[in-house]
Amino acid sequence: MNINDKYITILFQKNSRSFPLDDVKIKIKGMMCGHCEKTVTEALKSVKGVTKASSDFKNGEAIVSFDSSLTSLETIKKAIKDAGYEILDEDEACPRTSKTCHH
Ligand SMILES: [Cu+2]
Repeated sequence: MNINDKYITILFQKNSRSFPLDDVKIKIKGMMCGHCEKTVTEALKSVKGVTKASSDFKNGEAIVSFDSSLTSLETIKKAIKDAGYEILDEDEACPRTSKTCHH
């Protein structure tokens, strides 16, 4: 599944109100390699209520599906921070030089 397929899924789910899952794309600062991707993905999947999570260090973002009755975007963002990464606000540019890589 490529990234465009995921966006189509997100749009579909956003439009179907009866669907309990929420999908978000989160900009993350500090992911430098595949190991970082795995760390972030595992951190996201460990959050109760998260049903699907993937991250992409090249784009500096994670895509998360979650049940909004079980968890919240704030909890998900906290899990990313606890894993050692920072959340970028929507209007912040993705940094190309990061010093937060863990190895
Ligand atoms: Cu890394």
